[in-house]
Amino acid sequence: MNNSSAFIKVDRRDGKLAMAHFYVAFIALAIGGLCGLLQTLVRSGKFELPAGIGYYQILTVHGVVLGLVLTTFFITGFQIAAVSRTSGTLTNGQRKVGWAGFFLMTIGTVMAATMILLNKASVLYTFYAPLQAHACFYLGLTLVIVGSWLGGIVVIMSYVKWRKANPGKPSPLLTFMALVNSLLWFIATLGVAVSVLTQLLPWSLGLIDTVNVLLTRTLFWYFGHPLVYFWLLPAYMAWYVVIPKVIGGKIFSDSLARLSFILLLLFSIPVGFHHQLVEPGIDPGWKFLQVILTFLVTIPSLMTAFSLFATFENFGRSKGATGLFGWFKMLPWGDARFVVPFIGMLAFIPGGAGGMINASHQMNQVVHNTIWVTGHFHLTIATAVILTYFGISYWLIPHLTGRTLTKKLNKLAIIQGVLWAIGMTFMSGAMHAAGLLGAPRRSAFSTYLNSHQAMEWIPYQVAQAVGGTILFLSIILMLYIFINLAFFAPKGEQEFPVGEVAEEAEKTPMVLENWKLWLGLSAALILFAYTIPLIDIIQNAPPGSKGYKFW
Ligand code: HAS
Ligand code: CU
Repeated sequence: MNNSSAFIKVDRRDGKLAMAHFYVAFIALAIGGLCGLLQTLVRSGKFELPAGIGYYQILTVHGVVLGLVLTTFFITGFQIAAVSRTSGTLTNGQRKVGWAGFFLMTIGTVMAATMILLNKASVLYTFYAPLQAHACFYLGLTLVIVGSWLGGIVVIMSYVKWRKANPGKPSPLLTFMALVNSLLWFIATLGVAVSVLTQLLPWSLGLIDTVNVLLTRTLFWYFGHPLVYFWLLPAYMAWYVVIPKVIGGKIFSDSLARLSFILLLLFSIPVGFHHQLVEPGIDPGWKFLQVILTFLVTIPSLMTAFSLFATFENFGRSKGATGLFGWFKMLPWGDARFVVPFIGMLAFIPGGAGGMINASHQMNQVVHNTIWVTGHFHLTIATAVILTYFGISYWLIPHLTGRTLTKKLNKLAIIQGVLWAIGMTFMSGAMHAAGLLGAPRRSAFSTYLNSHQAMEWIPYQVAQAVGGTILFLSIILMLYIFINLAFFAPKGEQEFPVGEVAEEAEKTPMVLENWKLWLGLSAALILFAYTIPLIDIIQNAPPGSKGYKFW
């Protein structure tokens, strides 16, 4: 690793840029969290929204603000801080690009949020046609994406500069990982950009009369699956690189970590059909191919689990632990920087298993469009990933603001994580169970109130509301800690932990930095998985639904 000493500080100016992103992210948490609470209350049947606010309106706020805004801002801020820490302070030019990206993303967010609040864009975070939003919503999202590209460019520039200054050496691991995630993001967002710019936006502006619905959905999911990996990879960055240092251990293997990131880059894009398995108009053979590719993309996650267990076990044994699980007791159970992300890791075991069930071809018919899927992604993004982001915040925010995580705040942070675990066990558990009984997702209570089946679901919906309330308390605690770490905690030095690789680990092979090879392979896989089905979708579109005349 490049920098291993504890007190290498992120430059103040880079810190300010990263913090700007975090302020927006945590405002998003407050708004989105409140909407989530309201949803669970509405679905319990015991509460109605006041002032004519629609269920789908708050559902859209919840999904867009948490799934798209909080994540993109947090990730961009974190990756900027990570490259600044491991590849050196940004140049003035890079920092300017970063700020330009931040402002574009913020303007875009305000545009999209305004339209949702005015009830002119209640199209949920997937904005499926034929639901149509005001053009300002699509323009806003476009700005968010273009802004995030600038954030990605900062990472690329920083990587290129480091490689030039250090010829023949592998780049710092965190920078390498941030680079992979940025490349993944560039490739993925092309799909949604094409859909918005050639179909949804011209349609919303009245320039074209119709859209090819299946094409827009397919382009969305070409983007949508790598989107979930764009969320996950920063959590993996923390699990591979930060957690070993926090517990006082070593990174199990630098090469394994890099290889798993490369595999994620290759396999997370050509798999979008696993969200469209029940959709007519896509040939089953191509769906099956993408099912196989989906199972390939679980391999790097299984490698990650293996590597984490190895890190924990090696550390425990170095402290004298014996027996199969003796190492477990040695882990630092009083340190929020470890405990909170660890709860996330635990949640990812059932979360990942649920993902494999979803992906299992015809088994998808049992769960698709039921609230089981909502349960799945509240374990993955809304626990594994978000608790890791919170765990990162507990050291990164004070590091950037020159403050410290006090004993008291550390304790509150652990309570925050535990509350989340309890709340999510109720909420996500009940969602999985109700989903198996056929309870639909994304449905206002009034739409199924009179169905006799709804009676079976109601106890689970009440359990969801109980869980949702506990989760909301946890969010309030998180916001309290965030505000303290940003403005009030005592001044001091808080470490940005960057782990070192274990001595026994093999030397990192340079082929892992051969971008021509990896990007070429990625393009080949995408073309293989998507070319023929896309031609089919465009050529065989029903008359009158071809959208833009180019298609
Ligand atoms: Fe998913 C739907 C399949 C992972 C998010 N997913 C969604 C949606 C979201 C989402 C948001 O195939 C809904 C989209 C919508 O609105 O319609 N998902 C998968 C598969 C994986 C997977 C195969 N999903 C994720 C991640 C997400 C996420 C990650 C967010 C961050 N998902 C699907 C499918 C659907 C779907 C279908 C469509 C369903 C439908 O019908 O609509 C895999 O990548 C999962 C691999 C993960 C593992 C787990 C590894 C475990 C680790 C932890 C180790 C723990 C340790 C600590 C070491 C194999 C790394 C333990 C210590 C001890 C002491 C025990
Ligand atoms: Cu997916």
